[in-house]
Amino acid sequence: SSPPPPSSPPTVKETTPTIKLQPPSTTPVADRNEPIKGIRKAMVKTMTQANSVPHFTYSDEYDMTQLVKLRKQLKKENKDIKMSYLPFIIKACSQALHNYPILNAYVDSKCENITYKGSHNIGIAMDTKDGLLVPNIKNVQQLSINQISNELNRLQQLGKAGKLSTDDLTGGTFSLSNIGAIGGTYAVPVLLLPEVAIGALGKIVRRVVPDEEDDESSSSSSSDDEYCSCRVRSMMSVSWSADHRVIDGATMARFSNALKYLLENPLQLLLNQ
Ligand code: CAO
Repeated sequence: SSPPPPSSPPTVKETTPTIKLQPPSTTPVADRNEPIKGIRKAMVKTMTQANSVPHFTYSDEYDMTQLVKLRKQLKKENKDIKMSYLPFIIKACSQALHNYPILNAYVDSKCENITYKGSHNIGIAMDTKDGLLVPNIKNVQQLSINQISNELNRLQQLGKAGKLSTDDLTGGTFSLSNIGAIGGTYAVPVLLLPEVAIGALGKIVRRVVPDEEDDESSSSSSSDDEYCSCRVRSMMSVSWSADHRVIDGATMARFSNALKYLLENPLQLLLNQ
């Protein structure tokens, strides 16, 4: 028999922030030249090099409902804690990388050697005062989720103040870009050479998702319409770009499946740390 309907529809939190825009102006504006220098100039070089590497992008959706609940509970019990989703995701990446070490590797510029990196130094793309920077959290494999959160907050504060150090900005072995913190569903991330893989996280959104195992008796047999039971779940799209000279799609997909499993079963993630 089908489950009883909920007494009231699930409430959907309004997440669209108010956006302050400059008022439109009809005053003519002259063209303005600006030299490309500093961080932007460095970005020209790194992104141009990265684009010369044959790469592919693989996307999937993860059900973050359990993790959203867990974080909500943690924040309720520890009012002062600043813990976003990223520390969980970073830890889960490290646990998954243990199983797929080729994704935590460097390839030399001539593509003759792969160096499997011993430490999981996970870089986080940050929208800082100076533009896009990717500081990394060193030795994530040795850190607890709480320690990762503290380190992420430290890097975020330094980024805001334009004070990230060379040590913070070098030595990354694998990267993530949480574009979902700003908005958007999908983004194709660009490799940060000599790393071989990078992931872009979309915004976690509440969506109606059909139940996996549907009750066949509830489907209509007399028309093409299908009726099924559905739930509201918190979904996040994740897109991975990888260096296709050394990484194949199957490896990336298996890694993504491992990460999806850990994030969809956060107790397993906590148990392994
Ligand atoms: N989906 C939904 N909510 C998200 C989210 C996501 N993917 N990511 C973050 N949030 C939430 C956080 O949980 C937090 O909510 P609370 O206030 O309720 O705790 C809020 O959004 C703000 O998060 P944050 O930005 O302070 O923290 P973070 O650890 O998730 O991200 C940082 C830190 C530095 C990665 C992020 O601020 C940032 O700069 N992102 C932009 C990255 C970027 O520019 N990428 C593009 C690179 S290519 O040009």
